[in-house]
Amino acid sequence: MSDRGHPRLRRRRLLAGAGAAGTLLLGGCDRLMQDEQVRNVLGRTEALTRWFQRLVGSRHALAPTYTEADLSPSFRGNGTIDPDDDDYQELASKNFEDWQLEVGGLVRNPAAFSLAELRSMPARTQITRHDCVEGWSCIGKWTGVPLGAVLQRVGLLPEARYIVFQCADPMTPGRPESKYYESIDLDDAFHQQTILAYDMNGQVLPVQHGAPLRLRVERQLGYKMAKYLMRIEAVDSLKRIGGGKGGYWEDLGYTWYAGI
Ligand SMILES: Nc1nc2c(c(=O)[nH]1)N[C@H]1C(S)=C(S)[C@@H](COP(=O)(O)O)O[C@H]1N2
Ligand SMILES: [Mo]
Repeated sequence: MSDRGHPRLRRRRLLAGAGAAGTLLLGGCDRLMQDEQVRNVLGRTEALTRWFQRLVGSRHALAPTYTEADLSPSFRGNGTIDPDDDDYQELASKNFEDWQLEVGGLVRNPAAFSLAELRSMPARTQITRHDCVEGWSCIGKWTGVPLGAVLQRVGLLPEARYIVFQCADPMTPGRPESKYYESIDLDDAFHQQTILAYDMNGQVLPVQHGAPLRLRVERQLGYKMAKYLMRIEAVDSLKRIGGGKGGYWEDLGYTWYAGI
């Protein structure tokens, strides 16, 4: 894309690379984030990236899309690949027939959507590249309902500023409070390519990749794309959720806005 060569974005990418290298050494990233100077630079650079994308209007620009011929022969599964949670396993054993996506928080009409309801809404399909902060990429085809359409159904209240995604998978076995979560702002929530995907490569989304429903937010890194969605919430601030930084990995030091 045209902003790939912009020096500020290049700088951000370098820093993102440094963060990724840190995570390869277990705990290295945590140690890096304890350094106040590093934290401040990352914070400022993140704000600059968002500001710059807004300025040139590229928050609405589309991520590159690909053709069927470009699909990765095998798409890697990463992070949780089978949630260690009894309720989830029960839902999975019945093909997610009893699963519902709760949508609440700062909305006019809180609601719960079954898979059948989500599948009956207008769908979008896109072939995109998934970039993980660990340094690998895969191209996949995703079909789902635009998040914006779901949010329009429940009606956001004017105070809503972020959308939070609550997932089924605990990141520490036996600790429900460690369940994965993520968040995005309203620009990304209403971006054309932001979808809640229930199909992958023309088949029902496999458990490994987040069944029955996972977020695709194509302008950001892989860790933003929450799998195993259970609940979506509109909020005015991220401070009171989880560790307060807007996501499981963000609470451990990753940047919240992971634009690519
Ligand atoms: N619920 C949940 N979502 C998640 C993760 C996870 O561990 N749990 N891992 C994230 C990371 S780091 C990546 S790269 C992608 C991996 O998606 P995939 O398994 O479809 O490749 O999911 C993201 N979403
Ligand atoms: Mo990732």
